Parts: sequence; structure tokens; C-alpha cells
Amino acid sequence: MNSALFGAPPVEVAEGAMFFKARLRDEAADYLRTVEKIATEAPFRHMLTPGGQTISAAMTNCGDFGWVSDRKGYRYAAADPISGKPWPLMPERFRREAIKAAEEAGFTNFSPEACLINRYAIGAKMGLHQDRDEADFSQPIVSFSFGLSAVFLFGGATRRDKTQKIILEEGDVFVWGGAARLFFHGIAPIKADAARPNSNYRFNLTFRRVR
Ligand code: MD6
Ligand code: FE
Repeated sequence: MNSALFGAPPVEVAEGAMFFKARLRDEAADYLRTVEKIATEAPFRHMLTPGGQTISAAMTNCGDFGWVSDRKGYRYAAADPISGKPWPLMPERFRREAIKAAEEAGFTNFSPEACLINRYAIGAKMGLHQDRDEADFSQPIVSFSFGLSAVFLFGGATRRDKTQKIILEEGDVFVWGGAARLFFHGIAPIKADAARPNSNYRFNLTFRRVR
């Protein structure tokens, strides 16, 4: 299969954006089972943007903080607004893998407090955005993808910058920091895959230092 890729160094797709192809592919089923368990405690939901639009990706979180959005804005919250309870614990294995990938990408001292889990049904997308709700932009964001593939649109420092298209597939890991940390990015509408008739979703996990 892709065993030649395992343990391979990442490809730098932009300054500070390091791509590890298929790094977690063999663990995908385990990750998805764990995500399902998290979702029994903190269900996937469609949040509202401050402007009142429904976000097409369904979201939940695990960890000490979770990313939330509603009419009042985007922020991190220690409790799930639906239950009022803390978010489910971040599984030790998620945390360990995120830290390891960050280290291999050159970011030591990464200590994620939040894991945002996005679930995209077919047709769901995410518009170009920057991730700027965190306090310390010297800390990277680590992203794991599972399930259906996505076309990731990866731009530059301004919204008008040209975007490159990067295919994110099952088990791909992305570490973003440095100059790329505030680059605009988005997800093109997710397509069904005739070769995977039982895959109805794409899942993306992003690990963040919040404070
Ligand atoms: C996604 N990801 O892959 C959306 N943001 O579904 C993001 O918006 C993202 O993957 C910051 C860093 C890594 C990401
Ligand atoms: Fe983002």
C-alpha cells in the first residue's frame, strides 16, 4: 500500500504548512470509532455564523475547550452550549499524535487544548476563512482528515490571493504554522465517491492551542 510513506518527512506546501500524506491511514477506522463515541456525549450540530447563516459542516469538540459559533460570534468555550457540560476529554492518543506531528514539522512545545471535529455530508463546504480565534499565532494548528476526500483551497495572507488546490484524503495530516498560520483556506463542496459507497461523510479534526 502506502507503507513507503510512513515515517516519511512532510512536504512543505507553503512556508510553515507541512503535509504528511496518509500518515494515519491505517488508523482511520479507530479514529472514526472514537469520534462516534465523542459524538454520543457531544452530538454533531450545525452552528450559526454571527450573521445568522447555518454552517454546512456539522461540528462537535473534545478537549478543555471547544470552538463555537452563534449570533454572538466565534469563540472557544469550556462547556458544550447544548448540554452545559464540559466537552468530552481529548483522547490521549489524539493528543499524542497531534503533538508528534507538530514536532516532526518543527513545532516543539505544542500542547493542544481543543480539538474541533467537522463532519461534512456530501455537498457541504467551508468558505475561505482564517483561523484567528486563538491567542498565540506562534502555535500551529494540526489537522487530521478521514472519510471522503476533499479539495482543500489554500490561499495566502489576503482573501484575494490565488488559491492552490490540495486533495485531502483519509489519514492525511497537515500542520500549519509559521508564515502560513493566518493564510486563507476553505473546503470545496464534498463529492460522493463511487468507489466508497458506504462513506457518506468527511471528518476533519483540528487541534489547537487556545490561550
Ligand atoms: C477542514 N479545516 O479541513 C477545514 N483550519 O475541514 C480548516 O479549516 C483548518 O484544516 C486551520 C488549520 C487546518 C485546517
Ligand atoms: Fe480553518
